[in-house]
Amino acid sequence: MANKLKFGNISTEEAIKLEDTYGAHNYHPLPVVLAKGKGVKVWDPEGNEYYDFLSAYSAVNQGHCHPKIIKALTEQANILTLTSRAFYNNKLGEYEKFITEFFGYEMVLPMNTGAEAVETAIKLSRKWGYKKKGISENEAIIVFAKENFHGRTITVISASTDPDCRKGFGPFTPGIEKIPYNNLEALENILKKKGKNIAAFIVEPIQGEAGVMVPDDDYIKNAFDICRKHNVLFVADEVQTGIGRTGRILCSDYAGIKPDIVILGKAISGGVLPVSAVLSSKEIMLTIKPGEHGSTFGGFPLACSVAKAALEVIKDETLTVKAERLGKVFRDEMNKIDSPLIESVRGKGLLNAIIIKPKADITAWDICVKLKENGLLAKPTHGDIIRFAPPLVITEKQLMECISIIKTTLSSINK
Ligand code: IF1
Repeated sequence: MANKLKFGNISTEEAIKLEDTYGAHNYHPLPVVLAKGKGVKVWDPEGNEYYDFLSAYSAVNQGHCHPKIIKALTEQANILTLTSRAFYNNKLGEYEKFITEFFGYEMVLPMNTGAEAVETAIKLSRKWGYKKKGISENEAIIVFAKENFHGRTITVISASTDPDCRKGFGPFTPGIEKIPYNNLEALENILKKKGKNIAAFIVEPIQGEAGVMVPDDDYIKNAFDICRKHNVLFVADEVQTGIGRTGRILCSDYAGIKPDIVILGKAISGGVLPVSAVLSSKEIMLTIKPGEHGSTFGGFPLACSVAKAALEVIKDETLTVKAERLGKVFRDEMNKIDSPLIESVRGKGLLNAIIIKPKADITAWDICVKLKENGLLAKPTHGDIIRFAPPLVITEKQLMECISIIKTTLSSINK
């Protein structure tokens, strides 16, 4: 007998069948269907409860359906949602002032998805390269770190070194160079060799998709200094590491630097709407003139209201400090687990991962399926790594409960 439905009118089985029949197969989701979310918890249609340890890849830092953000959404939705930038509106300027002061930058260019913001940063860097650095037209180069993840558009995957992201999608955008991550010599060498034509170095302060690769403590600071020396823009992709996730409002803050350009997305809206942003100085931002870049929904009134509320939540609830403190608790507890399955634990704040020891019959996927059965949702990345990134609103009590779920699951698998 099919289980009784508690949320919505589509069962787990029906939902999976519908997605499989009518939806592109561009994902391989864990076998769980979500029908409701509140704070750190999500429920399937039958009412089974789970802790969300992915937070939609760090888009739901503020917790699912945060009341303040939902209130901003519903109020603005009844007043004015979209105007396009053909006209001014009464929300955009107020939001632009708020977000530039929030992060300490002079100007912002509002977009929608993270990939669009990365594309915007690429265009902005090239424009600056031609108009301010004096690079010859169409000769600009952008340097990226290998093993990066910056999104799925053609230019962004042109910078990728992941065959799954690239295969079958060529030809690729020219003017892109790739160097090893966390390698200052490689950066110095390419800037010495081609610096004249290099407009920017775009890098994640921690490589999320690559498996929460935390670089050496001095990498970001020294990379910033090397870029300065060669008059190359240092661009931080903080789409996943930003907005309090790593225990600072921006992960770049640990390096004590202010990137020339910061790319934000995901948790800017608390996972309520696609909102992204590019922050920079007037000198760089004003190289783009009216009509040279934009998007229908970029900076729309509904997004401005939602994003302002979502960022206020980060500050009002001191979620950044919490992420740093609870992240340390999490890693300490993970390191205490005596399991032959765990090779290592790494992360910063509440962006963490465990690396699973290769074992014939156990994969990170198998462990995530078992975790789901025990009430915790996490997703493997690159085969043997499990990323753990709960909403930053998690309490210490809830975190300890989740740690015990992870411990129990690992020991039950290893029997
Ligand atoms: C998917 C990964 C994470 C990002 C960074 C830009 C973007 C992302 C550092 C683009 C997006 C998302 C994309 C989503 C899954 C998720 C992801 F597994 F794909 F790599 F988080 F690690 N910069 N990451 O992490 O932002 O256009 O998606 O809004 O594509 O499967 P977006």
